[in-house]
Amino acid sequence: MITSALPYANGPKHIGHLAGAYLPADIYVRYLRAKKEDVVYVCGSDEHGAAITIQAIKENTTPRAIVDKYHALLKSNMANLGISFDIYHRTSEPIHHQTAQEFFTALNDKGDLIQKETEQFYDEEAKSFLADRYIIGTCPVCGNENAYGDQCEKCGTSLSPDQLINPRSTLSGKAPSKKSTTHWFLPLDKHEGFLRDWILNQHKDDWKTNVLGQCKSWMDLGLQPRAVTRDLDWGVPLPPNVDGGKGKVLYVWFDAPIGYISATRQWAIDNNKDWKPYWQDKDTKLVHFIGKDNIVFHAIIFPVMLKLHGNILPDNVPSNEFMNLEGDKMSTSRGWSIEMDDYINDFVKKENGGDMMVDALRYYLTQIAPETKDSEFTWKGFQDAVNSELVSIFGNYVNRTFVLMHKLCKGKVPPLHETLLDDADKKIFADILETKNRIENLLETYKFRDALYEVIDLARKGNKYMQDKQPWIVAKTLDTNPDNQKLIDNCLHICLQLTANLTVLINPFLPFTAKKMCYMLKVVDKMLDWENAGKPKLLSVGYSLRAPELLFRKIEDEEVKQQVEKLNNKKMAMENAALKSADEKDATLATVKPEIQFDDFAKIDLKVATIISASKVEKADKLLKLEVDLGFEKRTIVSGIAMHFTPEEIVGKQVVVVANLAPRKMRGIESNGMILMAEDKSGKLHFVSPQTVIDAGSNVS
Ligand code: B3M
Ligand code: ZN
Repeated sequence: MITSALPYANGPKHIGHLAGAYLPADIYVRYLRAKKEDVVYVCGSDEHGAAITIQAIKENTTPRAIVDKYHALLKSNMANLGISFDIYHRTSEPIHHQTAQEFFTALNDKGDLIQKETEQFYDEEAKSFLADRYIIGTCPVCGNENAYGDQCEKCGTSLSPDQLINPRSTLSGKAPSKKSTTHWFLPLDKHEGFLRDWILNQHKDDWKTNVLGQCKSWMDLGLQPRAVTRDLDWGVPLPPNVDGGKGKVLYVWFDAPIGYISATRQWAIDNNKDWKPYWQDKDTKLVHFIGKDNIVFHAIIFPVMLKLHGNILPDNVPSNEFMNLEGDKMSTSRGWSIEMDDYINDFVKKENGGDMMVDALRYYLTQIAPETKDSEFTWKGFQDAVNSELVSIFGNYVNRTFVLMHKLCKGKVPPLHETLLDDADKKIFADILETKNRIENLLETYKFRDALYEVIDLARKGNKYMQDKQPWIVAKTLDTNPDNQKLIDNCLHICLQLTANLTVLINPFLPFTAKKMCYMLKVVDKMLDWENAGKPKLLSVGYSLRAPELLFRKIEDEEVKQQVEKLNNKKMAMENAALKSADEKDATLATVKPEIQFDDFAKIDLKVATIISASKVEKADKLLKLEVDLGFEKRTIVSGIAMHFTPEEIVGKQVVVVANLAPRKMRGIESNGMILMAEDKSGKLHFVSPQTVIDAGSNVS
C-alpha cells in the first residue's frame, strides 16, 4: 500500500513537490509492479482546510470552484509526468466524507477522543475562529514572521496557534481576541510511550535520520492533546448524531490522511477488489511518501489514529528534505518556482516526442533528490545532467550499439561464441548482475539517487567496453582475417544484452525511455519484468531489431537562458503586482469623486431596512436575493455580497438602502434598490447599519 501526500487543490504545484513526494513513490511503485508485487498506489487532491477557503477569498470565488479547478490541473499534470497512481481521488467525494465520519465515530465511541471547552483565537471583525492558516505570527523555532497557526512553512515545524509570537488574523490583519468553544481532541500525550518505542526503538535503524530526528524533537517538546475539529463550514461535517457537533467540521489533517483509505475503497470498487487487506492485513507493507513538512502528521498523529482504529501502521515514512531553486527557497506564492504545468507547457507539449523531456526532468530530479539534505535545482545543472549523462552516456551507448549492430551484424542479434570470451566480456556479464543486485538493495531502502547512479554507471561501463573492443577497427581486418567477425559478434551480442538489461533497470525511473527501447528491441513490455534484470540472454540470437531512435536531446544554452530569465521575470512581476495592488487600494481611499451640489445629494433617498429573508441566486456565485422590510412595504433586492456573507447570518440585520434607485434585472430577478456597503482595505465588505435597532423605513440623511 503506497501513498503520496495529497496535494492541496489550492493552486499549481511545483517540481519541488514532484521531487519530494511523487516521483520517488512512482519509482518505487514501478519497481514493485515489475516485481509482480500486489501493490496499490493511491493519491488525490486534499480539498478541505483553510488552504482552500483562503484561496477562494483571494480569487474571489467559492471553495468548490477552487477545488474543481485545481484538482483537474493537478490530476492532469501528474499524469503528464508519468506518475502512475492507481487512483487519483479527491477528499470532497461522498465516499471520503463517509469514511472520515465513520473513522471519527469509531474513535469517539470508544472514548479515544476527548471533548473539551477551550479558549481559541477569534477575529471579532470577521466573526470567525482563527485556527490553522487563518492565523499567522512569528515562528518560535526559526523566527519566520509568517508562520501559520498549524505549521511554519519555513522550518517545517508543526505548531499550534498559541505558540505563535505576535499572532494576527489572516482575515483582518488584526490581533485576535479569545473566545471559548468546544472541540474534540486526540490525546497524543496518552500515546507517548507507544510512539517512543515504535519510532525511536523499533524503527531506529530503518527510518531516515531526518524523520527520526523530527519525531524525537517534536516528542521532546511534549505531546499535547490535539484538536481534531474546527468551527468552519468548509470540510467534512461532524457525523450528524454527535452531540454538539453542529456547525463543526473535522480538522483537515484529521480527514486528509483518511483520504488514503477512502481512495483505496474507491479503487477497490472500480476494480472489483476488497480494500480491507490493504489497511488491515498485518502482512501489508504501508509506505507513506511525503515532504518534510508533513513528517509529524504521518509519523506521529496518523499512526496514533490508525492504531486506535485497528489499522496497520506504516512500515516506513520516507520523507525528503526541500529542493531549492537557483539559490533560493522554492515558493509558488513568491513566484520563485517552476510549476509542473509550466515545465509541461514549455518542454513536453511543445515538441514531438515530448515524453523524452518528461524523462529528462525525472532524471535530473532523481539525480538531485533531497534525500538526506536540502538540494538545489538549477537550469544549468539540468542542462549538464541531460547533456553529459543522459545524452552522452546512456543515449550514446544505446545509439552506438544499434548503429554498429546494423552496420556490422546485418541488423540482427549476433551469436555468442563462448570459447572466445575474454575477461572483459565476462566482466560485463558480472557487472550486469552486480548492478542489478545493488539497485535492488538501494530501491528497497529508498535510496533512489544512488540507484539511478548505478544504472548510468552500467551504461558508462558499456561505453568503455565498446571503446576498448573497437569493433569498427576489427571490421577493417575482415578482408584478411574473416574469422574476426566472431569477435565483432561477441562484442555486439554483449552490448545488446547490456542494452536490454539497461531497459529493465531504467524502467522504474524513466518509463518512457524504457518503452521506446522495447520498441527498438522489438520486445514486448513483458521483458520489463524485474525477474529479467541481471540475465545475460534477454535477446535471442538472430532476432532482427529496429533502427535506433533518439532517446534524449541536448538542452541548448539558449533554453537555459530563457528559463532563467522567465524565472526572474515571474518573480519581478509578482513583486510588482503586490506593490501595485497595495498602491491602488491606497489611491482609491485617498481620492474623492468630483464635487456635487446639495440638490444632487438630496435626490438620493436613503432608508433603513430590515433583512427578512435571504437566499442564494442559482448559478451566480456572488449574488444573494434579499427580502427587505422598509416599514411601509417589502421589497426584493439582489446584492453582490454572497462571497462575504451566508444567507443565515444576515437575516434580521438592519441595513441602509438606496430606496429610489431605478429597478434593475439581475439573473432574471428584478432588484428594487441597493444596499450600502463599506469595503475595507483588505477588500472585505461591511454593512452600514444603525448602532441600535430602529424602525424600519427610517430616513437617512
Ligand atoms: N495537503 C499538506 C501539503 O500539501 C497536505 C498533505 C496531506 S497528506 C494526507 O503539504
Ligand atoms: Zn519556523
